[in-house]
Amino acid sequence: MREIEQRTLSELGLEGSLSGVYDGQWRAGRAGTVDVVNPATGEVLASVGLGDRADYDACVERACDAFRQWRITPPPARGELIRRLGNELRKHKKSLGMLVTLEAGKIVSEGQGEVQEMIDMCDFGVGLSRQLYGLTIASERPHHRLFEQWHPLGPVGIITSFNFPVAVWAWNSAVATVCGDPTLWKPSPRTPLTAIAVMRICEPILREFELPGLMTLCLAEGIEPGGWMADDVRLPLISATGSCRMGKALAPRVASRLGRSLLELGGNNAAIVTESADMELVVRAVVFAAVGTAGQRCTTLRRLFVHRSTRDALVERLVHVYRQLPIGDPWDEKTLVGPLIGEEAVGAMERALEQARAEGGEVVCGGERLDRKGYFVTPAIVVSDSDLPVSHVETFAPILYVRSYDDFDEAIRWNNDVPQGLSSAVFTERLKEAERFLSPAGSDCGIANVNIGTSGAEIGGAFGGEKETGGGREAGSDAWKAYMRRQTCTINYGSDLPLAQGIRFDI
Ligand code: UN1
Repeated sequence: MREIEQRTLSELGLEGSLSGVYDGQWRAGRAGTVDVVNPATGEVLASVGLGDRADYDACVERACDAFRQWRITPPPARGELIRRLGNELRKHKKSLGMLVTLEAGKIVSEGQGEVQEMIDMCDFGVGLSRQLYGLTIASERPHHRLFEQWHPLGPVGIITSFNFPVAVWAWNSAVATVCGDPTLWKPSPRTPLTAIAVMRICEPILREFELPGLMTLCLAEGIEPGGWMADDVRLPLISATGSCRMGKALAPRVASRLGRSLLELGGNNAAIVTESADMELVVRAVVFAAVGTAGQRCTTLRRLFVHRSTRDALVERLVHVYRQLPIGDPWDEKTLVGPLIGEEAVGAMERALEQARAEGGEVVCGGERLDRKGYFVTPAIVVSDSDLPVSHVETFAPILYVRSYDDFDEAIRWNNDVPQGLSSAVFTERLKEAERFLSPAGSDCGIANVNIGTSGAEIGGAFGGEKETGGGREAGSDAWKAYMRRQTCTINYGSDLPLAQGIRFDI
């Protein structure tokens, strides 16, 4: 291991034997260990202890204990905890961001950006803690007040994925905490070190608030632990980020106990480039959205529909940029494309490109594996004149499928013609096209951008998508409502008992 990598681990206390289970105290983790691999070298960074069913139950129990106290803590006082967390994250931004680089292979700037996203979420949470407002509604009865209020829901199960190993936890936790809900985090087994580091940052704050079980962590491997959470009535809400396959397995189980799930699943995002688009801007936006995070964001741009008159020129420019992309060591400040997360991701990309060729697509650049340790590939562009079935499937790798269109409405139809519905974009200088894209007959996605790529959303908006993306909304706007229960209240301050709907029931 290089010195910088070693230092990153030791700055966050990640040396020696590590456990992925924290229920207020670090438990041994009794289900064996998982090796954490550096995707840039293939080297094992650490072995981390996994939780078994008893470890999991201990976490849930501690979370339930914490809930009894936390739900009656005034929301602004809850916000104070999140303010402290935000301050600590500011102090640890550099080292935690570097750990994201080490463990997830994100380039330095994106690793730092991910921690910034956590800090932004904390700021948002602090403000939210003085809001959480309900409505007062006009009552039809004299001397009555009708209003709604929002109460804490209970412990929330959070399942996160490797590609945003800490930000997505913060989307959920910063909001859940101010809403009065303890959290139980099941991180991806590929990125447990960042999760442990986050819990270490939280630990002294939780202790100070005398609520060690308010934020718990249970690292676990395989399908079953997700099932424990799905079936667990003690967790009224399961917020899960991951594949559509995972969501389809999880959601019916949560629903069968009438629990709530908040899903953020796959994306297969498209952008439409019209005749009038500003091509300088298009090139920059498309490259960031298609190759940023090595194509491993759920918001990654995967499909590009370009007006026939400009397609060849745009493809030529994109290929030119792609050929010069600095690919390699994510620690190098000049690198723009780091590694894929693992061997299977490289295999999946190779298979998708093979299928694209078989379906008549032309791979005009990229798709090669770099001859070095780690899981590096060159981002690929596939051009076709027809609809490639492979482009309807989300491959978590940097492949951009380009197709030309003649009619704008046809391009909107293609945008919507995939099972997923996360993010979308149009590049145009024409107001009418922009507005049509954003109209009810336009993009069917949860995110629709104009002259911006599909990725890189701010936390202030609600994040999520439709169809097989799962329908959940996380982070900003009123996403907090999913973490609370709504109570509708009516107060009679008169001496009569008038009934609604004019019903008479005189006794
Ligand atoms: C994800 O890939 O799961 O909008 C989340 C974005 C980021 C979040 C991506 N802020 O690209």
